[in-house]
Amino acid sequence: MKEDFVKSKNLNEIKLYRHIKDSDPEIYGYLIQELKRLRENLELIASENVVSISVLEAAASVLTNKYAEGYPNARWYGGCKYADKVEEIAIRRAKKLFNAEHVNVQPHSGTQANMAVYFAVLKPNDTILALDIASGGHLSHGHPKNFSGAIYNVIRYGVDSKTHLIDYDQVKDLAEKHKPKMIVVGHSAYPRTLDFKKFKDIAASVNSYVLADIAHVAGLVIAKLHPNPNEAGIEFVTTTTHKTLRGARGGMILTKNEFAKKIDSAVFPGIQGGPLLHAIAAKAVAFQEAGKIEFIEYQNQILKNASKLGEEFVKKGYRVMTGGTDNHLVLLDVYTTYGVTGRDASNWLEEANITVNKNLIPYDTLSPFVTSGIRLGSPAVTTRGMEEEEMILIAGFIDEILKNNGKSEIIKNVKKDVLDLLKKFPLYPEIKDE
Ligand code: DSN
Repeated sequence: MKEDFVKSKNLNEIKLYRHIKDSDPEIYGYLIQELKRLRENLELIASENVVSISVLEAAASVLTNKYAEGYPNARWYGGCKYADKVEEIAIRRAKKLFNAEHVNVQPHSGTQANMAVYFAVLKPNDTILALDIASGGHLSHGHPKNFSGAIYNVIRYGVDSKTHLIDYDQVKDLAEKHKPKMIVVGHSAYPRTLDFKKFKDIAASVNSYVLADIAHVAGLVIAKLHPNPNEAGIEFVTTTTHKTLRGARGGMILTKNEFAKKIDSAVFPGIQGGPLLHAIAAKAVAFQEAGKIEFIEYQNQILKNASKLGEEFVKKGYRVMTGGTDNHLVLLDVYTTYGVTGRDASNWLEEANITVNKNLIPYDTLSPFVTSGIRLGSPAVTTRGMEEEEMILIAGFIDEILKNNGKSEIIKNVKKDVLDLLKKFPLYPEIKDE
């Protein structure tokens, strides 16, 4: 490699300007394998999606070269005039989509967004009240192994032992008893609508802030298919940009003008250095897509598909947590239904090209590495164009494997059916896989 640089007279001859296919066949090979995996798998991970070619292009753009610590028109480095435009557009689009007063698009991820909110208004050992992970909460909501659990005093609320719904009376009792500085609402695996207004009222009665983490349901919020925490008067809203929102991987914070400065300073210089401008460009492109009528139709179909999946599993006798879903995800207790662990279920399904994740269920008796449940989500298959009739087929594929205890002959047959189904829903036909 060094020799190429030394010998080259013309910059275009050096390896720096060669396509990855020639310059790094090893990594290129895995990128192609990943493309094939996406094409040939039923993607049912509730937090994943498939972005448009435009989002991919922005994410792979020359903006990856740019350092731009600071904010538009107030940067530490020169050469930011186009970076400024891109970030301003991303902010403007996000404000409109979510009806937010102030937006910070720089967080590298959802966890970074949550970290910045905590850092903006909490001190170490302050008390936060958040949903327990087995009830559907997230690591960054105070899990003991996460920074949030190590730095803050975490009190956990859960779901009711019978209905598996959030017990708002318990939230209120715990808030009154512990007087948290912040109440966190949001989830990774809760299949029902969140009542932001109730959280806001409880918090107001004990003089606490609310952080609403809408990473999973952001697309539904835009489409007005889920309540908008900004409209419930909640102070801090965080989200990822790549789940139902179907954008580039990353995070974002929405807040009120009165907290704008605190939040911006908490993100930079508080917890991050230079923003990832290529990711911000890709977020902006996704926000433009999310402002279109087709996006609302897409979100509606996500709901119809998830609901159909839930119904099918109820019909087949599964223990479907909460009896179904209001959003894009379905949580199945496969252990009670068939004596199959979430881990085995997920491994067997993967062999048949069906991608899900093992998931704790409320009051799980198994460890987080094993679990009684699996989580299914409809965003990615809906992006591929699937509708209710395909959901019926998918529920059938999954059931066939689980009720037969992952028998290899059955897995082989289901895999064939999965591949046949996917042929009707081509993915990225414009990208070559050779
Ligand atoms: N990993 C995401 C999820 O699957 O819900 C949350 O960070």
